[in-house]
Amino acid sequence: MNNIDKNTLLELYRSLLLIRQVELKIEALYPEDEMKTPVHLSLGQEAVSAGICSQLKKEDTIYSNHRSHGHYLAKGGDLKAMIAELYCKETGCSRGRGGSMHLIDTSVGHFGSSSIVGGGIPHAVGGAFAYKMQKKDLIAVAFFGDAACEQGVFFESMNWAAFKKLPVLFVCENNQYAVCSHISARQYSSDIYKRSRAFDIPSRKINGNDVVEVYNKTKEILQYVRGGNGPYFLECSVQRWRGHAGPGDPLKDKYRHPADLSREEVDSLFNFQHKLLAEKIVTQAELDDIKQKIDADIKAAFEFGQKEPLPDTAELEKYLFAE
Ligand SMILES: Cc1ncc(C[n+]2csc(CCOP(=O)(O)OP(=O)(O)O)c2C)c(N)n1
Ligand SMILES: [Mg+2]
Repeated sequence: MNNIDKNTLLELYRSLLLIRQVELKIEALYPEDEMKTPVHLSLGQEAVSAGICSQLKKEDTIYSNHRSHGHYLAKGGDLKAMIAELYCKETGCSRGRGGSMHLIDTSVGHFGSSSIVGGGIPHAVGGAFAYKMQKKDLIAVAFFGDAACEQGVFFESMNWAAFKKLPVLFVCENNQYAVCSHISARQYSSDIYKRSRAFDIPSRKINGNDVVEVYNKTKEILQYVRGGNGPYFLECSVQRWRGHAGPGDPLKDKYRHPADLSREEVDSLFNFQHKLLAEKIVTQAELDDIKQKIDADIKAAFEFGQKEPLPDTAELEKYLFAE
């Protein structure tokens, strides 16, 4: 942690806390049934979004999946537009048509979330292909889960990225679950990172619960990708604290694997905060200030999202494509 300057550490803290607080608020208000969208909470997985996106340029692009809130917020996506989207409002980031699984904010390089498992992976490769052809000094980052690595498009995308030596970072958030199905019941090996080596794409597995580890390891990896060396595959071990979708986890006792870690062992925010204070890098008052500001922003975003207008029903068919 000593190698990271204080401002950056505070930015990481702010990013982790923003994702955590926003999702806790979504979870608290979801039972009111005003957000007419499924929600997939990334509670417990925040360190991956925060640690990686904090090192991307605004123009670098990311491509996300159904568990998308953390990626969107960490890349700098507009909070009000995200909450309005969850309330399906016209001023939402996808004009109320997409909901939580289809967030987008191209102004900050968030090029969209896809509800199709694995769907964002070829998008990222396409983005990276464009950057290479246009000789732009940019990279593309794909965020996806362990189940996405069971899709054929995962291998097709790695093949093309390796073949064309594209500036793309593949980030697999391995939370070990596809809905309720544990990875040990689905895959030959839970070391997903080894698969990219069939394409000579370098890879590693890191502790995705530790924001400092994510930050430090990603720093080296980004130098490699930005240096024109081709793609890299990063597997982050994380724990999904809630059920697959919606608030809480009603089925938890029915499917949880005995090897799952407890929340205390893997709470990126709590552990990071503890270290910042114990090493006297920040004071409690500084952290309290950050939290106050974040809570005020979240309150304003929910007020905005709730009061904005729904899309005009006259436009119901406007964005549909049909023969
Ligand atoms: C192509 C496709 N197949 C199946 C689904 C249904 N589905 C939605 S999420 C999901 C599991 C995704 O697991 P993972 O990729 O590991 O992400 P996580 O939910 O764990 O973050 C499945 C099977 C889908 N949306 N798309
Ligand atoms: Mg998963």
